[in-house]
Amino acid sequence: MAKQVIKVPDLGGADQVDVIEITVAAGDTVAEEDSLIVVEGDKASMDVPSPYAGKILSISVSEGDKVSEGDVIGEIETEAEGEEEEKAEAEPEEKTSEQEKAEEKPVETTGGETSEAGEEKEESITVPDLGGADQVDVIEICVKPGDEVAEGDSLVVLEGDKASMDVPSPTSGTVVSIAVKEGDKVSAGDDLGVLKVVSSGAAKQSVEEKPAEEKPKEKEAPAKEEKPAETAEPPAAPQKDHQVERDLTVSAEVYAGPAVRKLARELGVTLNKVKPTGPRSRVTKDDLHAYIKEQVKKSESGGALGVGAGIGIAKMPEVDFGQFGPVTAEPMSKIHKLTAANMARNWLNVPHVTQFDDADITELEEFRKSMKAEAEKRGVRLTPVPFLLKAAAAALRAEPSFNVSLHNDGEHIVRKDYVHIGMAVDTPKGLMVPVIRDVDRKGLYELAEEASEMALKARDGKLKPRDMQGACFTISSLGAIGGTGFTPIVNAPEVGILGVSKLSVQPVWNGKEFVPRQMLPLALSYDHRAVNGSDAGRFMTYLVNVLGDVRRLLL
Ligand code: CAO
Repeated sequence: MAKQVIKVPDLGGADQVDVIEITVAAGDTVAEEDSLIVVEGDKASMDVPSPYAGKILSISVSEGDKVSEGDVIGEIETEAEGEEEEKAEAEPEEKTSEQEKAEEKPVETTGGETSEAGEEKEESITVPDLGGADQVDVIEICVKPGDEVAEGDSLVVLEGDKASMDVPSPTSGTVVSIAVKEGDKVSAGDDLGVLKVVSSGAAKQSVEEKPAEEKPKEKEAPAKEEKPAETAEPPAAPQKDHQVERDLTVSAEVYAGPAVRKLARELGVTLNKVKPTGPRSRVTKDDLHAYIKEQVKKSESGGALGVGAGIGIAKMPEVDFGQFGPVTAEPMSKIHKLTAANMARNWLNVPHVTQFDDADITELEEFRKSMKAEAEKRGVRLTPVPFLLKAAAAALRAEPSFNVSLHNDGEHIVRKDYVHIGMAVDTPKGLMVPVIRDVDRKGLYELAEEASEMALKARDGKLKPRDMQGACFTISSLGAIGGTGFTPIVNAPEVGILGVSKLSVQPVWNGKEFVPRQMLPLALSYDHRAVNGSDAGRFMTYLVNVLGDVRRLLL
């Protein structure tokens, strides 16, 4: 047993690369070459394989860290007694200036006519050393003839069995031609195209100094044990073998080039959700853009009913109802579609709480019935609705926490100094909610008259858009229809809605005996982002008290 320190290997000159994935944890048993972490530089992502088989003792980097060659990744307990220590601890070999130059420029340029500083010349670009990999796919062409490129800009993306790598431009210049196309297979030394560069003395030297023997040649990646700790002889090829090999061993279930992966991360897209259309099911930038477009479209339309918009709710499955029996499909009315979209939006966006209580409206009903004849003489029907409107208006004044809207900026609450109340009306075309303005300033007859008028207009389809705007609160009364209770959906941006069900006579204990009382079931739904439970409790209690004794409305 021996404890070994694992360090970041040669990154081919790259420095401060991002740790994008930790693939093992302390306690894991790994085989030699198993991936430990994945790092990503500007041009490629790569696995860092374990140099030993053994048990991971610790991992000292985290996702998001930046690491360079020689940085400690962690510790591993190996079977062998220190025999491999050397390879882990070996100082990175000193690089000759040749090597450094070669590493800085992974793409070889050849055949360029040397010329004096400032002169234009054309240089061939060839596929760099691929660390022994052969016949890799050209999966993306990043430039076209005429494009200006800077040194390091991606020219093409290649992909081997397990990873992809960008081929960066060795120098700045203008692309004259590209000799490959997507889907081609290339090997080290193959022609990639021609670049027109403005030569300088330095550039000339750099090209000239690269002897022909240094051209990438196929060679087996040396086994780690064979890697000399120091070497006086510059290796035949830039010490890219390991780096490129590792580039080509990125463990990724989804095939995508580093540029695509980077873009996906920037956009917050999980790559395996994107439908790949590239060769070998590779995700391309176009696929990513198509995916984003589709998501934006979905979230903007949310489908006909606005369901699932942007919150990851799976779409309802399509069902062929005809297979179960005869059916007909009829178009939804405009109002129905609008209501459906609004209901779904409000249901999904507003955290609802519904509070229940029963108001004892025995006295109110006695009073209402006693006033019915007089009301009829005035041409109005005095139903419980005007009383509910008046009581809700008083409650909104008494508990102004309900007379608010949440500002879209998420930073403000809008407090309203007016009391307009919406009244849900059931019409043949669907649900409509006309708004009665300044309810707190109107008398019961006036409210009764206006409520009837609005309900009539709604049923006749004569409401104007303004008649349905500006409510602070809504009352939805199903009292004439039935039911003992329901939970209404808040009509945002309002923050509260009162659902009224059918009154019924109930035995109520008065301290001495049970007495029959006319009890009105109330359900108050509210937006819990704007209203606290205690505010809702006070609002409901106020409402119940006022409906229990309408004389309170005079106070
Ligand atoms: N309990 C018992 N009876 C009630 C009652 C209640 N809570 N509320 C009303 N009634 C009675 C009325 O008193 C009236 O009887 P009388 O003529 O004997 O007094 C009768 O029911 C019919 O009332 P109405 O429906 O004509 O008038 P209204 O003022 O009660 O309601 C309106 C008006 C527009 C609210 C109602 O017609 C309506 O459309 N309600 C449906 C609202 C709706 O669809 N809500 C659901 C929205 S979410 O899907």
